[in-house]
Amino acid sequence: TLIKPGMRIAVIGLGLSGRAAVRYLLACGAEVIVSDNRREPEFVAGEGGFLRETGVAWEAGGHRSAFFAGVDMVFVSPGVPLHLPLLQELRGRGVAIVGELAVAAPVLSDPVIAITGTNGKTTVTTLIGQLLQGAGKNAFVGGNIGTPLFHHLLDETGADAVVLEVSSFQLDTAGSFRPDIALLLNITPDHIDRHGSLAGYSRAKLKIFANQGAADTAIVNGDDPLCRQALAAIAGRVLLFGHTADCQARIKGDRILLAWPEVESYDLAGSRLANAIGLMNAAAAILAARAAGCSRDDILAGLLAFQPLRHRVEEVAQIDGITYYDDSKATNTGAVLAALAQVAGKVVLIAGGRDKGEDYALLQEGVRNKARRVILIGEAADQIAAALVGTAPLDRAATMEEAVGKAQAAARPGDAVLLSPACASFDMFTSYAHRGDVFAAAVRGLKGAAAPVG
Ligand code: UMA
Repeated sequence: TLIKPGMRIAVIGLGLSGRAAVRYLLACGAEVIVSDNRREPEFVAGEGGFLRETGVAWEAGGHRSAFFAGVDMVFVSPGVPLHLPLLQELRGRGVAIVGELAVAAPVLSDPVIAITGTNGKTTVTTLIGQLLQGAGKNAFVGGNIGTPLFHHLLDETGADAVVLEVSSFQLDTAGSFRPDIALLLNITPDHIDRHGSLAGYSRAKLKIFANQGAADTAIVNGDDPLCRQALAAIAGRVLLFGHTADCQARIKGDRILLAWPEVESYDLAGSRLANAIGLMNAAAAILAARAAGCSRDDILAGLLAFQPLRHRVEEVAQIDGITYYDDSKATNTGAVLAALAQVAGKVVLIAGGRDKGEDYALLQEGVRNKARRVILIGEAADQIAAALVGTAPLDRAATMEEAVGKAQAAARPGDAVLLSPACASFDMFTSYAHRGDVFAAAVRGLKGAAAPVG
């Protein structure tokens, strides 16, 4: 194990990951200190309150070099940028900088399925978890999806298999993390503000395969050229999903044809996965569940029962022949393009929010082909407008309610109104979920509301 009793370890960031790290590191006998750049009353009055009982020393409102004197190791939360001058200084002093996956790697004894990619991670993670559970396995489902892996290490779940959504941030500090089954769903630009470039982001994603050996399995999107570039560097068995002839899970209409480990067919017609994105997600999940030893019948039953997750092209209402979709989870251009391709009819698109370094020009073709109008909100509105000039009529709104009202006025029967922002939510909302809820409430408040769904 990386963590030895008596080690002095600084935890940076006291969010979900940091709080779980403090508990785990204390349980390992480490001496823990905590540093968070939030103002003190915010983090120690609320969720950080347990620090008072643990006797853990902490600093708030920034990360000061002196506070880190004598530390043997630094645990960084995923949201902490690794290029902070403090971290560079500590690295220079030989202090190890680790994240959750690096700490967990040496002590993870249960089989691990790890899922990364720009979009679809949470859906595929949930889906694989359900398939394993449906096949009678006791799977811990966590990671970037919301429950830190430390909860499993603290043995709070009793699970004997681990299904983990892993983000590029987590992979950047993953140490010797080696999943038995690793999935790479797709790579399109995201988090460029943090990784510097698409190449840097792509490098982080590929770390999911870095420590795999010949006995491990890599499940990769065969349709995605950037994912295919990774294949040469993969040491384990490679299984592809997609539409090309060399895919072990190949999509044909609403069916998925499996060529490994046996020849099998999964007919998903009529299920909630019978759409362009759903079938790709299902194909990836079938390979993972099959590699983990689930039977075809259990897998098919699980796929047919699957219900889509909230805020992912989620149908909110149909009003006067117009369908309203909440795709608030779409915080990058790739997700927006996927949503545009998925919904039927012309689209009035509501987009914008806090910029993460996206190249909005990537939306041009999708918007030109599908959008009747684009209504822009939030801080990035000007930047997106500049990138979309000449593709579709552009409009602005100051609030979500105003955006929804303008969208209704612009849409015609048979159209879709789609909230799919391509941006983070934090300029106007507390989270993407909050943004989606405000959108749905505004839709339900529209005059003429005839047949709300759900
Ligand atoms: N903080 C600092 N210094 C910094 C930056 C942040 O002290 O320089 C502090 C903040 O004040 C705050 C804490 O760190 O108190 C927040 O830490 P965090 O941003 O790492 O967030 P956590 O609450 O630990 O949640 C993280 C993931 N967040 C991020 O990666 C940004 C969650 O993914 C994940 O569910 C959780 O760990 C459990 O594993 C969220 C996410 O947005 C959903 N992920 C990104 C995505 O999906 O695109 C990667």
